[in-house]
Amino acid sequence: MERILIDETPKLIGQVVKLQGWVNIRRDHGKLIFIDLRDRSGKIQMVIIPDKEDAHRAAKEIRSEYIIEVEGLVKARPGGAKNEKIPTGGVEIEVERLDVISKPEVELPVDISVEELNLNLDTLLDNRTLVLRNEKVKAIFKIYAEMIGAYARIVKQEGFLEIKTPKILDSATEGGANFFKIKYFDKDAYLAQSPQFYKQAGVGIFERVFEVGSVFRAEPHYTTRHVNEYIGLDAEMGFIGGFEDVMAELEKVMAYVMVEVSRNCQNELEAYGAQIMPVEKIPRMKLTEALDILDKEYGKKMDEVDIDAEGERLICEWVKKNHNSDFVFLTHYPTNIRPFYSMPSPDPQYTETFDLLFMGVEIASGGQRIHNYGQLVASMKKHKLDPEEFRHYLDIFKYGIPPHGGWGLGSERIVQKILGLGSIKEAILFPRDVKRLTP
Ligand code: AMO
Repeated sequence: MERILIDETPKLIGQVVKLQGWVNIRRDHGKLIFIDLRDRSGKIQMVIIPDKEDAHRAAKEIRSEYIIEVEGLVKARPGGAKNEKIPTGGVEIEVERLDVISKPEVELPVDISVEELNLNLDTLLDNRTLVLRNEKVKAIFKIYAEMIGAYARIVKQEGFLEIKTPKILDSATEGGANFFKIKYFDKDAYLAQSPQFYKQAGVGIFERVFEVGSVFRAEPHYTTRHVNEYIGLDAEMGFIGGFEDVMAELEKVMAYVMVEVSRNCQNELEAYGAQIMPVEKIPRMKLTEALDILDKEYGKKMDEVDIDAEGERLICEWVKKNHNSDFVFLTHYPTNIRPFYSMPSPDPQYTETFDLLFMGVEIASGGQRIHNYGQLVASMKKHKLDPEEFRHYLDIFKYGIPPHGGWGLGSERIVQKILGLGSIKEAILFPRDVKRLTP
């Protein structure tokens, strides 16, 4: 008999089927044994009656996370016994044969059969391979997969070509100190802090490019929104009239992504009580205006023209109240806190750049880039960088490139915020932070 998936059972009432999967939990009611079985398609209740002696004997040994194969009759559950919460809640399997395929070798350190795990972050992460089997935890990654899938669909529709760029580099792309230096044979190398240089090279070739790829940041911070390896959703586009074009494109992308996630992940969102608001026009304000609002409305003063995590949270709160938007673009960041490749504004103290904030946290940075060779070399020198070290990057501009710009989106922060997760690490299968290189 061919294996079928659990989600096919409702249309097979009256037939004997073969299922394979994981035991979520076993419950005994007198002589009846109930087992909740799950596979990649869903979950179903099975009942083992004493008359099926072999199956009943085997079922008595079953524990959570045993991997089993069963043959049994699909039966409709009587009205009162239906489980409305799951699509297969109207049927159950009366088991005729049960075999163990594989089983845990040890006592399970956490009970993952429960709906709410209520574990602290370290326990969630230390026992990752097991914890990830929990239904509610798995929902995070279904949403994550939908989100990056939707991202790729919309940017492709918009004419961006997907590229993959090297992650071992001979120089640090984003400047600052948060890069990992590694040994590369007899040289030093750096793990990519972003695909910045290569996506700009991509514009010179394909005009519009995007990448979904690993980004490495040696952030010493131990926060709820930083990790040391994350997946960046980058894009870069040529022939722009200004950085407003980049924001308009990103707005279109976020609107599509949010619609797709809310349409295709209803059950998963519901498990977290999360609701996605449709994205319309995303409000835009200069960083200096935002700082003004923080000062006047919240009594929060910043020492310099910059915004911190608390400021981002408060400005999002203000935008939600005054513009009913979960998103806001902050624009015109000062030159001294933006990378050397950022296009200066007509007032050269500022840059043609933006951050996109979502539900209290920065999820993207972007802007227009300097595309003139001489101007770029001058900017490097101003940022105390040696143009000689960037000669291959500079080739892009030596050979000519159109005005261009783009963005880098942090994928995990989007899911963290949609679901209201306490830490970004919950939105990563196997996160890396200052203290965590395993599992
Ligand atoms: P930036 O450095 O702001 O910009 O990074 C872009 C986005 O990446 C996410 N992010 C992080 N997520 C988790 N952990 C971290 N340590 C972390 N650091 C950054 C954030 C952030 O908004 N090259 C530019 C982008 C561009 O201009 O195209 C860049 O990398 O969501």
